[in-house]
Amino acid sequence: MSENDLKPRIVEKPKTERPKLHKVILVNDDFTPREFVVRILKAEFAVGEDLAFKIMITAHRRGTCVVAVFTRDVAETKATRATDAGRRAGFPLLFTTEPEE
Ligand code: TYC
Repeated sequence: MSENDLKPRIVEKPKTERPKLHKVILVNDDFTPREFVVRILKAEFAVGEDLAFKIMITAHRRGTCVVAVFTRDVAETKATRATDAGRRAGFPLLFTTEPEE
């Protein structure tokens, strides 16, 4: 058999489970200034001004807004960092996480 024989062969494909994604959710409150929420979204989630404003105003009007989805560790780390940044500035700003269906 030559080296460039093109006979099809059975190749086993390893079935790796995709890790479940987790949502980071921004929760509204009555105290954190809108501009501060926008600043934290830009700094912690690398979104631009327009998207940060849309996320903030959606949470403000509806109570919550999904910011983004990540693997569980990344989602939890980002939610904690963003919540802590609000806490350090004296605001009750809250980011939570939740597994995607
Ligand atoms: N509701 C706040 C205000 O009127 C602004 C705000 C928006 C706070 C979204 C938190 O997740 C939030 N100053």
